[in-house]
Amino acid sequence: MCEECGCGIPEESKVDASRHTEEVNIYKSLLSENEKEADENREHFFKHNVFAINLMGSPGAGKTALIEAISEKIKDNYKIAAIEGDLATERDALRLKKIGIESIQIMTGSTCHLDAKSVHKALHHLNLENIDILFVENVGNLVCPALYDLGCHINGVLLSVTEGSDKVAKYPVIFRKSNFLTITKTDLLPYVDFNIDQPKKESKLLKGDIRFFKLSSKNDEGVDEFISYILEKREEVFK
Ligand SMILES: Nc1nc2c(ncn2[C@@H]2O[C@H](COP(=O)(O)OP(=O)(O)OP(=O)(O)O)[C@@H](O)[C@H]2O)c(=O)[nH]1
Ligand SMILES: [Mg+2]
Ligand SMILES: [Zn+2]
Ligand SMILES: [Zn+2]
Repeated sequence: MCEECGCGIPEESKVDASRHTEEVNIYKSLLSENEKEADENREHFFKHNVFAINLMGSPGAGKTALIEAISEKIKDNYKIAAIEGDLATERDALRLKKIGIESIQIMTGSTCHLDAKSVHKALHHLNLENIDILFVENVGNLVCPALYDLGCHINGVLLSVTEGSDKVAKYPVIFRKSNFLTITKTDLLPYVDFNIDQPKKESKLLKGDIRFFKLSSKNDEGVDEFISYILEKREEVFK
């Protein structure tokens, strides 16, 4: 995992108080540097009327599949683009290009999250004038992406039914930072033990106003409702 985000602070420095303090200070200054870059991104989005959504969630939660499903439904009416974050490969960006969605891949190497600077760089490779809705698919991870503001208008987590219904209380930080929690792969509910009320209840306890959705990108259940939410939020921002 990365040292940048703090998850790499070695055990011995937690014992050596002075070294730990130094590492925490470096970490704090990285976050404040990130905040400045996030502001730059906000300016770009505002200037070009781009509505940006930060999609977070574990590897395989269904982030790219949901972008594909949404794009197929609304790409004739809205100009959609995506910034894709992964450690390696351009697979996700290629998946989206295949269905005609402008997309750019950020390969983070060994870093387990996107930060505002890498997103900013990617923004300069996109034709922002030609984008209504921008998906920023974060690196698959339920921990570190929560710590980095990317400047997006809304942030949300996808949690697939195969991951287990106990995850919200176990990984609270990311849910506290999110505007929405979307349960994915509901077509698989008959085959797994997943109590859908549990993440709903636990996420509301962490963040009273979090919006809760359930959907399947495979059989289309709930996708329209989620799209309506995105479009509503976009209207609120650019009214
Ligand atoms: N049954 C079912 N499978 C799904 C659904 N959504 C995604 N999948 C499958 O789950 C796997 C992972 O989906 P992705 O969309 O690649 O997941 P991701 O979150 O983008 O994964 P990373 O980019 O690696 O973090 C793929 O095999 C998808 O076909 C769904 O709604 N139902
Ligand atoms: Mg993906
Ligand atoms: Zn990390
Ligand atoms: Zn710029």
